[in-house]
Amino acid sequence: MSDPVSIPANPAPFPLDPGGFALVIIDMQRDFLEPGGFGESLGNDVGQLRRTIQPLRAVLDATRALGLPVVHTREGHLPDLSDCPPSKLNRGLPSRRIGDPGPNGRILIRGEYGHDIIDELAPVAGEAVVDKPGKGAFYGTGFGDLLVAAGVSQLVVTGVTTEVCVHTTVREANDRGYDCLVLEDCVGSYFPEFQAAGLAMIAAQGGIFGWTATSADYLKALS
Ligand code: C5J
Repeated sequence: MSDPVSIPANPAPFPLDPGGFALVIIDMQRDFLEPGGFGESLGNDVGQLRRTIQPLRAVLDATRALGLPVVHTREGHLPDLSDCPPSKLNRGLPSRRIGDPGPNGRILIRGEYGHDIIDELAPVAGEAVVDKPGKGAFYGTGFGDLLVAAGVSQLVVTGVTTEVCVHTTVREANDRGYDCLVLEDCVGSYFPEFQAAGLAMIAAQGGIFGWTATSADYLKALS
């Protein structure tokens, strides 16, 4: 494979290894993103997340075109909730909890319509889909083994939400030795202030657990 390509990034250029990274797309699920869905029913502005769809689609198309590994994750639980501890279940509005009936089926339950990935970013054959019961992609999943089998040492991370599942996954990945580049316009938070702070935290202190860059600069590096 070819030499690393330098991507303008915060806090310093990121040396993308074209043969040594995977694109990770976190939790782009209907429950979080669809108008009229669970996220919106909690009073959230889904527009803050939906603005990631178009740039992420371009990133996905370009990555797919080169045949590079793509991993999708979905946050959710078994129908009997045996994988959802009380510390998670007893959170949020009492009327809208995980497993309750929601606008798109039982909320965050595997197999329900709302749990699945939005049509615009639906996985295609050959792309891994990791179902995770937690915020991070490593806990209770085969994600770690999958990355080892893929032989990658870098992750290009996208998805929602910036300060929750994206952050948890990036922090966990960094602890496990992966260099993570987070694409700023391809991650989203319902809260603009958390989006800004979440991105700043990643790159602070010399890149305490990663780098951030724009999707335009990632696409340029692939071209
Ligand atoms: C949340 C996520 N926010 N995917 N999940 O509960 O960030």
